[in-house]
Amino acid sequence: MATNKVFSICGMCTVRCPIMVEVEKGEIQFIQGNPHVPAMKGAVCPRGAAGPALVRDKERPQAPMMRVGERGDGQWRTVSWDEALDYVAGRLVQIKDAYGPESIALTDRGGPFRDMHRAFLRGIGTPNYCNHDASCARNVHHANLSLTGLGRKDVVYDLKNARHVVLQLRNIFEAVNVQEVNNLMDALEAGCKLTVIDIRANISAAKADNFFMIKPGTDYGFNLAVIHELINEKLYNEDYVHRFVNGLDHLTEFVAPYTPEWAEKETGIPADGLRRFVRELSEAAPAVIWHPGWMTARYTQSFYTCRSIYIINALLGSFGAKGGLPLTNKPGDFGKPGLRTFMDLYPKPSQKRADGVGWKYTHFEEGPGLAHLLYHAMETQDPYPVKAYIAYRHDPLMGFPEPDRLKKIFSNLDLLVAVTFSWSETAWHSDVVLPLSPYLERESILACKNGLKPHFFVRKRAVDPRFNTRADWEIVSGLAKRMGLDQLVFKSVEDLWRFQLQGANVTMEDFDKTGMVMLTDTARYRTYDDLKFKTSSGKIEITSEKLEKSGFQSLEPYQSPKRPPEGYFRLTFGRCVLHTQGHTVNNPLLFEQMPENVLWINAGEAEKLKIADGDIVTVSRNGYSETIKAKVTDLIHPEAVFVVHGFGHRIPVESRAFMKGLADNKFMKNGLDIWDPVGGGVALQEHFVKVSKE
Ligand SMILES: Nc1nc2c(c(=O)[nH]1)N[C@H]1C(S)=C(S)[C@@H](COP(=O)(O)OP(=O)(O)OC[C@H]3O[C@@H](n4cnc5c(=O)[nH]c(N)nc54)[C@H](O)[C@@H]3O)O[C@H]1N2
Ligand SMILES: Nc1nc2c(c(=O)[nH]1)N[C@H]1C(S)=C(S)[C@@H](COP(=O)(O)OP(=O)(O)OC[C@H]3O[C@@H](n4cnc5c(=O)[nH]c(N)nc54)[C@H](O)[C@@H]3O)O[C@H]1N2
Ligand code: SF4
Ligand SMILES: [Mo]
Repeated sequence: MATNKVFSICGMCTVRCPIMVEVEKGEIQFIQGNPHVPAMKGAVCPRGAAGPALVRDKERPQAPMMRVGERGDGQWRTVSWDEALDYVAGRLVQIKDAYGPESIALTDRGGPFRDMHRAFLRGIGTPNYCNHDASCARNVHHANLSLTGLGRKDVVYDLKNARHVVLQLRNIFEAVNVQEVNNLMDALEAGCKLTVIDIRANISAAKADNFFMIKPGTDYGFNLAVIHELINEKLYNEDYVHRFVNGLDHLTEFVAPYTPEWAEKETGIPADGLRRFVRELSEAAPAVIWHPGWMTARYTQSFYTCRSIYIINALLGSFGAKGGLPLTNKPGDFGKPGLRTFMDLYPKPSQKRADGVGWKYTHFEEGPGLAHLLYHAMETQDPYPVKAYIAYRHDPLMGFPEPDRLKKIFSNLDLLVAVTFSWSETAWHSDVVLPLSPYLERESILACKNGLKPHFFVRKRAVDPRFNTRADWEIVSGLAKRMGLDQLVFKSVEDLWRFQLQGANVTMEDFDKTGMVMLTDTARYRTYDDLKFKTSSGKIEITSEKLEKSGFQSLEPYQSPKRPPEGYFRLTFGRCVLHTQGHTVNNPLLFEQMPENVLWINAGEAEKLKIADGDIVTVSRNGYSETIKAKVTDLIHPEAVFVVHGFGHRIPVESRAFMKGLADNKFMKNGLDIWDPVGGGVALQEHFVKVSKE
C-alpha cells in the first residue's frame, strides 16, 4: 500500500509545529514532527497526535449553518455555502452602507496566517481588526517595545545554547512548544541550570535546580530586588550596559528601597535564596534567558513585571547574545525578499479604531488592537456603533471574562458570524457558522517564520475535507467575490501561493522536499558592532519617552497586591499538556485522557475547610457558583486556587465536554473593565473566589 507523506503544519495549538503526515487511502495513519527540522526530533505533543480524532469527530460543524431561533437557542438550519456567503456578504454591505465601513469588526487568533483577513478588512475600509492578544501576551509585547523598540517576537529564545533559564509565569514543559521543550532538554543535559518561579510546583518545577514558590501577584517586587542585587553587588555585565543601556543611574536610584530583605516579606522568597540565585545568573551571563512570560494577561501591574524581566536580561547582556535573547532575523537580513502581502493590496483605512488604540491610547501598538476595548465600544457605541462582528478562529465567550455581559453586548450587533472548525460558546451564540476545515483537511496561505534561520513554510492538506467545510482562503475569497473585492478572489490555492511568491525567487516545487524553503543555512547571531535597538538612541532605554508622553512612568513603584478576604482565594489558571485552551475538551482522544479540570488547593487551607483530596467543592463569587473536584496538595501557594483553563462547556452538541469541569472566566466579575492600563492586557487574576465543601 502506497503511503503518501505530506509535509504540513500542526493546528492543534498556536505554536504551529512543522509535521509530516502519513496518509493511506485518504485516511491519516500517523503524524510526526517534520524530520527535516532537527529540533522537532520527530515528535509531536499529545494534542498534535490527536489531530486525526479531530478530523473524524462528527461533533464539529459539518456544514454552514444559520440560526433559526433566538441567539444561543441552538436551533440551526443547514444551508449551502452559496446561501451562507450570500447572506453574510449581503449583510456586511448593508451594514457598511448604513453605518459606515468602520461598523464592521473582526477578531482572530493572530499568527502567520492572518494576512488575508486583514486585507479583507482593509478592502472593506474598516480599521477594526483585533486578535486575542489582549487576553494573552500583549503586556509582554508592549514591555519589550517600551524598552528596546523590539516586539515580543523580535527576539529568539535560544534555549539550546543557554546556561541558565528562568521560567517565571512560564511553564514550558506543560504549555508546550515542541521545539522549545527539546531545545531546553538538550541544554539541561549539557548542564544548563533551570530556575522556576511560580505559585505552584508545576512539571517545569519538577525539573528545576531552583524552585521559588512565590506569593501570587508579587513577581514585580521579586524582580526589583533582583535588579537591586545585580546593581548593588556589581553583578551585571558592565561592558554591555555601558555600550547598550541608557538610564542605569535612574534605575539604580529607583530600586534602592527594594532590597532582598524587603522582597522576602513581600514575596515569601528568602533573601539568601534570591542572593544565591542572582550570583548564579551573573556567572552564566550572557547565556541567560529569563523568559519574559507568555500568558501574562493576569494582573493590573503585569506590564511592569514583564518590563522588569527585560531589564534584567539587559543587565545580564542577554539581548543579542548566543544562548540568550538573540535578535530575530528576517529575510531582508540575508538580502532576500519576503512574501508578497495581501494587506498591501489596499490602503490602510484612515478612520480611527473603535478600541481607541492609536488615538485615545497612543502608547499601544495599533496592529491587533485590544479586543476588550472593542467590546467596550460595541457596548457604548462610543466612538461609533459597531454593528457586524466576525469571530474568526476566536472564542471570546470562553477566552474573555464576563460571558453574560458579552452576550448582552453582542445584542447590539446586527450580525455575528463565527468561522471555526469546532463548536465554541461563541459559535453557538452566533447568527451564522461558517465551518472551517480542520488543519489536516485544509491548505493555508504561505507564511514566513522569522528567527535565527528564517524560512518560508506551507500548510498542505493531508486529506480531503470529509464534511462540507472549507479552508480560510476559500471563505475569505468567497466573501470578497460577493463584495467586489476582486483582488482577494483566487480560483485555486496554487494561484494564491503564486501571488505570494511573486518577487521571492522561489517556486512551489521548492517546498516539495521538506515542506520549507530555508533562506539561509547558518544561524546568524549579531556581534556587538551589529547590535542596534529600535529606539531613538539605538540603545536599550530604561526611560521610555513614549510611555512618559502618555502619562505613565517608565519605572512604576511596586504595588502590593490585594490579599484575599478570609475564606477566599485568588483564582489562578494555566495550561496542561493534554488540552489547548477551550477547543480540545471535546476531542474524543483528549477527552478520554482528561475529561475535566480539578481545583488545586493548598493542603493546609483545605484542612481548615475540611476538604479532602477528591471531594466535590463549590466555588462561588457574587451569587454565581459551580462545583468541581478538589486536588488537595502542598504544591500550591495558600493564597491561590488553580484550574486548567478551557473547561465548563455548555453546548449540548458537544456530548463529551458538555457540563464537564469549571469555567474560570465566569468568576471574573467586571473582568472586562479590569485591565493593565500600561500593557493593555486584561487582568484575569485579580479575582477572588470562595471555596466550600459541597
Ligand atoms: N479565564 C481565562 N481566559 C483566558 C485564558 C485563561 O487561561 N483563562 N487564556 C488566554 C489565552 S493564553 C489565549 S491564547 C486565549 C485563547 O482564546 P481563543 O483564541 O478564543 O481560544 P481557542 O480555544 O484557541 O479558540 C479558538 C477558536 O477557534 C477555532 N479554530 C478554528 N480554526 C482553528 C485553528 O486552525 N487552530 C486553532 N487553534 N483554533 C481554531 C477553535 O475551534 C476555537 O473555537 O484565551 C485567553 N483567555
Ligand atoms: N499544552 C498546551 N500548550 C500551550 C497552550 C495550551 O493551551 N496547551 N496554549 C499556548 C498559548 S496560547 C499560550 S499563551 C502559552 C501559555 O504558556 P504559559 O504562560 O507558560 O502557560 P500558563 O500555564 O498559562 O502559565 C504559566 C504558569 O504561570 C503560573 N502562574 C500563575 N500566576 C502566577 C503568578 O502570580 N506568579 C508566577 N510566578 N506564576 C504564576 C501558573 O501556575 C503556570 O504554571 O501556552 C501555549 N502552549
Ligand atoms: S505544540 Fe503540540 S499541538 Fe501545538 S502545534 Fe506543536 S504538536 Fe501541535
Ligand atoms: Mo495564549
